[in-house]
Parts: sequence; C-alpha cells; structure tokens
Amino acid sequence: MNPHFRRTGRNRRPLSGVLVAATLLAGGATATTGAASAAPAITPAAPKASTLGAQAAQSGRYFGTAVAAGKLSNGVYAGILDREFNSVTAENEMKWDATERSRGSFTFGPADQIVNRALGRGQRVRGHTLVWHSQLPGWVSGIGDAGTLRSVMRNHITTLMSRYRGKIHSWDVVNEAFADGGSGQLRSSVFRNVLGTGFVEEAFRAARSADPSAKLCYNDYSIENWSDAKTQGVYRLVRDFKARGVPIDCVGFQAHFGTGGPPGSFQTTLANFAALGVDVQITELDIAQAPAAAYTNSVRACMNVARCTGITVWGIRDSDSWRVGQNPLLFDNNGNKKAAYRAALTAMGGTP
Ligand code: G2I
Repeated sequence: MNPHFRRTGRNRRPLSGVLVAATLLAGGATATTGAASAAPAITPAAPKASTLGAQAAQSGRYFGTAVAAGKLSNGVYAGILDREFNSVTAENEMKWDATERSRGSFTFGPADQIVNRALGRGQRVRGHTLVWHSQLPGWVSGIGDAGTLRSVMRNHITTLMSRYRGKIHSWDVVNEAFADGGSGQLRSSVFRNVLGTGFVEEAFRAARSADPSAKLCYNDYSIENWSDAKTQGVYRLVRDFKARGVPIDCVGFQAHFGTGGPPGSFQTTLANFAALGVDVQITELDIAQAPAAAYTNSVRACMNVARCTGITVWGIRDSDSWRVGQNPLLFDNNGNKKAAYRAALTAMGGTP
C-alpha cells in the first residue's frame, strides 16, 4: 500500500495557504492529462501531482533543493527550480564564511537574493547553517577565550536569525557536531574545545530567542543507520534536550548515500527520533549514481513517518552537485529528468 494514501486518513495535517496554492497550481498544470479524474484509487483531496513539490504538499510536506545564488540566472536551472521545488536551502550563502567574514561585519547579498526570490514564488526556505566547525573563518577558529567565543557565537546566531525572522521554516542551528566513528561524542572543534560540550545547548537557547517562529534543527550526516554510535550519540543529545526543556524542534538527516542508498534501518531511525517529540527532515539527499530503488527507499522512509516533514535534495542537476562525477541527483547535466526523479515522485504517490 502506498504510504501516502495511508496518511490521508488520521495522520493528515492541514495544508498551509502556500501549500494549498501550490496544490491548486499543480492540479491546473496536470488537468490536461486527466490524471485528477481518472484515478479512482485516489481521494478527491489528494489528486496525483506531476511535480515533486506539489506532490509533497499533498501530505503537508515540502520537497526542496539546495540552490546556489550564482546559478539563479541560468534559465534551465531556474526553470527546474520553480517547476519542481517548494523549499530551498542556500548551499553556501548563509554559512559563517559567507555572512561574517570579519567580526561584526555581515554580508547578506547572496543570501537575501535566495530568500527573496524563493518567498516571492511561494517557496519556503530552510536556513543552513549557524554553528559549524567547517567553512568557519579563521578569526573564529582562532578564538581561545570562552567569553569572547560565547559572545561571538550568540551575536552570529542572533544577527542571522533576526534578519530572516519569520521567513525561514527550519534552521540548522548546529551542524555536524558529532564525531565520526565509534565514540558517539562531540567532535573536536573550537566551539567544543573552548566552550565545552554545552555549546550545543547554548546555541539552541540563543536561537529560540532570536526567532521563536523557526523550527530549530540539529543537522548531521552518517546518522541514518540506527545502531551506529554517531546516531546513538545524537539520539542521546536530543533525548536529553527534550527531557530538560532545551529548545529543539527537529533533526536533519543529511542522507549523503553511496550507491546502495539508505541503510535498512533508516525508517526506524526516523521514527525513533520522531518518537522523542521532534520533527525529522531529510536535508541534503544525494545518492552515488542515483539508483532509482535507492531514491525510492529514501523517499518512502520519510513518507512512512508522520513527523518526517520534508525532503531536500542537495542540488538540481548532476553538474550542480558537490559530488563531482558521481551523478547523484534527480536531473542530468542537461536538466532532463532521470529514473531517480520518477522514482522519487512515484514514491510520494505522484505521477511522472
Ligand atoms: O559537503 C557537502 C555538504 C555536507 N553537509 C553540509 C553542507 O553544507 C555541505 O555542502 C557543501 C557544498 O555543497 C559545497 O558547495 O559544502 C562544501 C564546503 O564544505 C561546499 O564546497 C565549497 C568549496 O569547498 C569551496 O571551495 C567553495 O568556495 O563551496 C564553496 C562555494 O562555492
């Protein structure tokens, strides 16, 4: 049974105005195919859509992509972006090295361009990312004094979140803080080494104050397999935050997979985190060589978990990917839909 249709019963959440609009638009766009009236298995409230964002919206979810400001003027790129996606994440433009290159001096041009363009088209925006050991300017990683680093971190969080207050549905407040391998502990970084392990909590508390309307996410890679030490470390952190009332609303699973796609436990992992009382999101999906079955399994895992609120792929065409030569995305270099695209759309209950 298609999980999407199961959701149309007791688990269905109300659609927001934007999503309803996207759904209606999609319905209009597909009307000539007759799909809406010719599919008896589908409830009238959930016609099959033919684009990713519109179909995700049928279940109150989003389907997004990472975007690069420098590519928005490319017609093929922008055409796919606006046809298929209803959420965007700035691939690099909101990172520390792009926004606060020197202390207290902020640059928002490229990030503003992405945010304003998206909101003007009814697309939602994920914020990526506030506190991360990578793409961090040297002036931050060189701070050795806790008082200084604490005030710098708070100011960075507050300045970015205030600028986009009310415009960002979910923020990756802390990114990739856990170590790879078997320790299950936070990795070495200027934040952990100078502020101690409490820096994660401090960051989330500052974030809640700065934009109470945004969902606050912890985001990481290689936390999709339930039994992995890294997954368990993040799980303990979220469980502890929920138990102590530290603000956290979501966990982002980056989902950068090899050719085999997600581990067999991925859905279990999503469900177990959701059971702690947080939303879960797939935030940077890409899969080496993009096997259709691997995309099907990834998308299904999210669709089968009521609190999995959306999926973001990490780029549009293969040529836009950071994984050079691996062709991990849904569109080829010319912008044509791949088998993986049809798999993702179908797994949500849509029709290519
Ligand atoms: O590495 C893949 C992703 C892992 N999770 C966090 C994401 O933020 C990260 O994204 C990638 C971007 O897709 C790349 O585009 O982050 C990389 C940096 O860690 C980005 O690459 C950088 C290049 O390394 C720089 O040389 C370049 O100046 O992109 C920069 C801007 O184009």
